[in-house]
Amino acid sequence: MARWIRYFAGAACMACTPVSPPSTLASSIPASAAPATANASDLWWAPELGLSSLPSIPVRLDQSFADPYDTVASLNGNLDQKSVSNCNEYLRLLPLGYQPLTVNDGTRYKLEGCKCQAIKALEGAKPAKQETLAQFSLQDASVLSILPPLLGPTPSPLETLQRERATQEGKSWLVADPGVQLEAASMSRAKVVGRGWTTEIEVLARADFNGDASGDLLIQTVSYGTEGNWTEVKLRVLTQVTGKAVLAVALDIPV
Ligand SMILES: [Ca+2]
Repeated sequence: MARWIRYFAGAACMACTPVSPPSTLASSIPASAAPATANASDLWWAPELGLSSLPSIPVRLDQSFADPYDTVASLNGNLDQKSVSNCNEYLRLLPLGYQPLTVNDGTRYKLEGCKCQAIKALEGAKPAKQETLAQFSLQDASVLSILPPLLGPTPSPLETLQRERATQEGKSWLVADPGVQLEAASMSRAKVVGRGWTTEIEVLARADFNGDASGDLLIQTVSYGTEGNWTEVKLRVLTQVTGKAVLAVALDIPV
């Protein structure tokens, strides 16, 4: 499964809607269907995050990964290697450019990082007080009409530009990619299958991540080609904008 490609970490999101403070987050595609955690319906997170409660976030961030990752970064022209064994280390070293030594660890590391970033984002999140998105469901047949095209794959600069432009123009994913098929596994997990590519979507958390009182979705996407050897992992905060049918990308979180 470990297809590898290239890193987009830290890439600027040209189509993002400016929002308040940064948040952060990731995960693979586990089995449990019903997102089972949380307090009120206006603050929720996926069981895959392995987070038992909000007060336990510091402990969770310090919890050891199943296997540590050997990473490397170029510092002042010298290669520096570090082992990353928990979310705190991941979050500290990511901005310094540390990435896995082996190509095969690339996607796995990003998915681990998505979880870390999601948990970190929940640390600063609040329950939504209005427009909670509590009813959002990937099982809704019309959900592709409210998701932005930027959630789809961007394996080339041209595709990145096209999706950013379509998102800025307020187009929905369905308009940008007519004919794509939605295969929902649950309210929070689905696949979108296009011509030559698949995007796996997972809602990792729902809360007010940017402090404007309205609900946001923290969404992980894993895209890959049906033939090409590429995979990309993205983590974003989507939010509602008054008067707009399509959710806006409020934040593109590096992983
Ligand atoms: Ca919000």
